[in-house]
Amino acid sequence: MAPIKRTKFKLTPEQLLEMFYWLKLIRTFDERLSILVRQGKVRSGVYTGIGQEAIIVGTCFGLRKEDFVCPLHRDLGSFLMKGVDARTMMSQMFGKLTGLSKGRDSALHSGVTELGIFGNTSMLGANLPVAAGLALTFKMEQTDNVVVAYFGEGASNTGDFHEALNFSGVQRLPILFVCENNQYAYSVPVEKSMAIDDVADRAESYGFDGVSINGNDVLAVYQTTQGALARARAGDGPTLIECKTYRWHGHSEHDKAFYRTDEELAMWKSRDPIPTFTTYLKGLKTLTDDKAAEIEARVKQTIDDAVAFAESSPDPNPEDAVTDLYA
Ligand SMILES: Cc1ncc(C[n+]2csc(CCOP(=O)(O)OP(=O)(O)O)c2C)c(N)n1
Repeated sequence: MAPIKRTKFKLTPEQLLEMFYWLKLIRTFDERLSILVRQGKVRSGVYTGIGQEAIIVGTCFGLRKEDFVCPLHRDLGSFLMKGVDARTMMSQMFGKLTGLSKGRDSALHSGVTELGIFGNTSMLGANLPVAAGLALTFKMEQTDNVVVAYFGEGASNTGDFHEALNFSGVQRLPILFVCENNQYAYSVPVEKSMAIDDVADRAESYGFDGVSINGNDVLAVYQTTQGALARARAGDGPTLIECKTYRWHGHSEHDKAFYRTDEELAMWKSRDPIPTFTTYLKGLKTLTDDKAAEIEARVKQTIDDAVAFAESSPDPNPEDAVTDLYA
């Protein structure tokens, strides 16, 4: 089929439908997790990214297997898009033997080197110098692979963030710094932690471009990412992409988010990235009601299957707690 003409980085109708599938899958995965926490079935910390899915889909769509993502606690969708299957991911959240870390860490710190996924760190911002180190490796090895490193606007106030950007700018490293600016760092609103409006402005100090975009527009995120990836692969160095968005749930599932108003939440829910994209696709006639129903059924089946698999998977053996460790 003919590609859509209005996008600079052209997407076929099939690719647009694939994007729609990922948005739905990641949303449903998180929504189910939230329910499982309330049922007492998932007991690790759960930090959903509901409302922020367009950032993960727009940045991960079109990445190569060899490119690396350095995800945050809210970015479980990047694991799915980089190739971890839903069963394994759900088992990880249940702390089961069939999960990525075989039930031996809290749900958030595993990585999969073969799929290009770096394990997350608990210390905010600390993933960024590590991501820069990985980008330095890519540069030294003369590959054209790229690192995509995620962080919140809160993390952009840490020293690690500034060191990582400075080093990456000086070395012209192949790295994309993707800020998920969801307006709050835990309970702290952005205006109480930053004296400027846009995290993107910080890039200029380090000698590369920063751009602030609508993080709820999957195509805007995709196009911006594609441009930045092309520059990074060509040896033109880093880009900072700030995606303005909002997290619908609290910081974690145990946070009721009393620090914000219902009106604010309602305003951001009206900018839900999924209906916006759905309307766009329907306008193009790329998505019909039947096709949407078919994709939604596939998503539900995938998640139901993942939960059933995880629930019936074995718990880890206590005696294996220290295997695979080295010091
Ligand atoms: C260096 C550091 N300081 C504080 C914390 C505690 N903490 C965990 S998450 C969080 C808020 C994170 O906000 P942000 O970086 O904006 O990311 P978001 O959770 O909003 O996606 C805080 C303060 C931490 N993990 N690391």
